[in-house]
Amino acid sequence: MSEPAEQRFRFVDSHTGGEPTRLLLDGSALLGKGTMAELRERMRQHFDWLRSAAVNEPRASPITVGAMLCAPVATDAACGVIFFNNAGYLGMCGHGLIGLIHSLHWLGQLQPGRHSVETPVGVVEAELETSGAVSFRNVLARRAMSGVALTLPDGAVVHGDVAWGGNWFFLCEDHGLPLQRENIPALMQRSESIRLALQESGLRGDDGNEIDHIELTTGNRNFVLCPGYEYDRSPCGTGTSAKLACLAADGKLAPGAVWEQESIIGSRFTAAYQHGEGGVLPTIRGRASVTASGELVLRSDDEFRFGNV
Ligand code: PYC
Repeated sequence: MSEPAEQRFRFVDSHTGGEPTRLLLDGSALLGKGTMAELRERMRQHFDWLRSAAVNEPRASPITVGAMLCAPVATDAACGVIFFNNAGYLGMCGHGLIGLIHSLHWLGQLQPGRHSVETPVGVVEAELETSGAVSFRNVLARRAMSGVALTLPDGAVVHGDVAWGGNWFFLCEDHGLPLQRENIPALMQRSESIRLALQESGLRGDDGNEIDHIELTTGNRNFVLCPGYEYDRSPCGTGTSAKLACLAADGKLAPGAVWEQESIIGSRFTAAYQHGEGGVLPTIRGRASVTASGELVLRSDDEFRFGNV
């Protein structure tokens, strides 16, 4: 089929703790029907241009996380969603989930209360409070490996845990850098060298997938490097879930106790967990704000309509 001269896709932009989410209201019709895992695969194989167009330059900043709004499979679910970024597709995205619920409320499509959201990695139960805050009970989070030693390209050795929180994380405490904003360039480099060392070692999550998020931690503060070499401005909902799984496995946080997670720019989520089958069920709470809404316009005579990548 030939490309139309112009295509338009409505969107709502928000940020959660400083991390942007671009919610695409149109586009899922291209994907047809199916589970979110099936639709994500269809998007990856046949419509990856829309991912790139939505979150890359010149239309967006590559730190943007995209969220494709989809029809759910279950009739009692509020919606389905596929999260993606400048490099590819995510399993779940905590800041993005908070942005999604907030944006749907802003559009008048969701009212305060509980709402089930289908994602490629499972159903997430969100709650929109009358205060505007959003909490969600994430998919099961679990620690798969602990105390893994990694030799970095410069010869330094670091240790960390491998945990699932909706994406795979390597959580490292002995990274050797103060988690301060002015250190972001060094934190990016250290995290990237950990990611490369993980690749080199062949270590993967226990489902065979790449450990593609690196979480450097000190106490309640974190720095998270996402695939695509961009760092999370928010405290990272899936990273916080992975952290809770590790704290629970080490007996350092009791079920129901509140954990406050702070990002590298000082934004905060509160979190707690309950025990689940083989892991923990994290609940994460935060706030989002709408920043823009409009239409993406893709014109066939624009050589960079699919992103400058
Ligand atoms: O909040 O889970 C999250 C997230 C993942 C990547 C960026 N943010």
